[in-house]
Amino acid sequence: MKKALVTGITGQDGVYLAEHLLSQGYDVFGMIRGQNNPRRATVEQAIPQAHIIDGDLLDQGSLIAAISKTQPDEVYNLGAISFVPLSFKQPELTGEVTGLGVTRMLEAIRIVNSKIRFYQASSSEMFGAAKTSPQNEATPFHPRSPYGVAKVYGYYITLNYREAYGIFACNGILFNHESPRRGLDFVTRKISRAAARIKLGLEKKLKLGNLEARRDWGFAGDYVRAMHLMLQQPQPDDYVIGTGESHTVRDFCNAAFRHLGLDWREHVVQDQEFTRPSEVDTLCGDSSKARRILGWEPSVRFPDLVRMMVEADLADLKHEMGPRAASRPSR
Ligand code: NAP
Ligand code: G4F
Repeated sequence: MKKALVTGITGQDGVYLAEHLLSQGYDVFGMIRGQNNPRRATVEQAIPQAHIIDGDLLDQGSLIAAISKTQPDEVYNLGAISFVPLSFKQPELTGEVTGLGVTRMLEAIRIVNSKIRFYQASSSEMFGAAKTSPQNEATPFHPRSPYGVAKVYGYYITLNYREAYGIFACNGILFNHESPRRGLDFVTRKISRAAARIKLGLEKKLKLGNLEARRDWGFAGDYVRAMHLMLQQPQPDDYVIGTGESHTVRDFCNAAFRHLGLDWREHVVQDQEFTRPSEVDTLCGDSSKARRILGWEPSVRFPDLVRMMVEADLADLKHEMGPRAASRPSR
């Protein structure tokens, strides 16, 4: 039985990836940081078959211990400070976790067993102010946030350990991917949650920043399949993963509210608080290499993704409200 160690197991992708690896017959170890991590119980409930192991990307010794103890065949490094606005507020910590954390994990692999295959969660945020569209593996990087800069560092250190030490290390350059498990602060989930709350009469307004930003939004469940496929190839390489379609934040609002019979223009207000010091205006991924070599393709398109997220939030809120949901006047 193959063994995989996943950092960031408490995050959106960590849970989907662990489920996928378990379905492929893997023994899965999920790394959790901190004392009494509040998300530990959620992970234990969602994926009870996964083993939890302590560790922190800020702590070299804990990574060496985790690798020595679990002796994995594959390591998936999903742990990061992944929220772009937080990276502007805490740029140094972002560099430590999202950037240097990659080096610490690669060092642990090099020291304990350099045969371990390594996946690095690289990001389309590295393209930032790209001059060409869609972006592929050859598109130059121009990051626009401390998060993007830290991911560029993580990308190159992964490449360097491949070239310098022959480690089977791959970068998955993933475009935005979403799901009902997406963190509540990311724009898609913020919209789907608010639309559902407004529908149930729990809220009236939704404050957002830049409505014109364009993203290539796919479904997280599809994207974790690509991570696994990258580590099953004969040679390590880097791959762009995206749908090839991009939409504005405004489009997402329109689709989400319309699905509930609401007009987004009556509820969405713009607030400077949610605009960024420097923005990534538009991203769109060209994953022809992944389609050709990995045989990967997305299964969920934009309208279905929006529907999936809105329906899940509505059901979740109704469940939380219990009988109150039926008696409350909805919009
Ligand atoms: P997420 O939901 O924000 O999860 C981030 C994970 O990182 C959490 O499990 C968090 O654990 C963990 N983490 C934070 N600080 C850590 C530390 N010091 N040591 C170890 N783990 C730490 O992110 P996601 O959406 O699942 O994304 C997974 C990865 O893919 C991230 O690296 C992200 O940057 C990258 N990525 C995401 C997308 C996307 O659209 N989702 C696109 C491209 C790349 P706690 O619960 O302890 O905070
Ligand atoms: O949902 P977002 O916060 O995601 P962003 O910044 O694109 O980053 C996500 O995708 C990256 C892949 O490209 C990952 F690497 C990263 O870890 C993360 O998962 O924002 C999307 C867009 C931005 O242009 C933002 O300015 O939505 C715009 N936006 C407008 N109003 C907002 C809001 N974003 C957030 N979070 N909140 C708003 O109120």
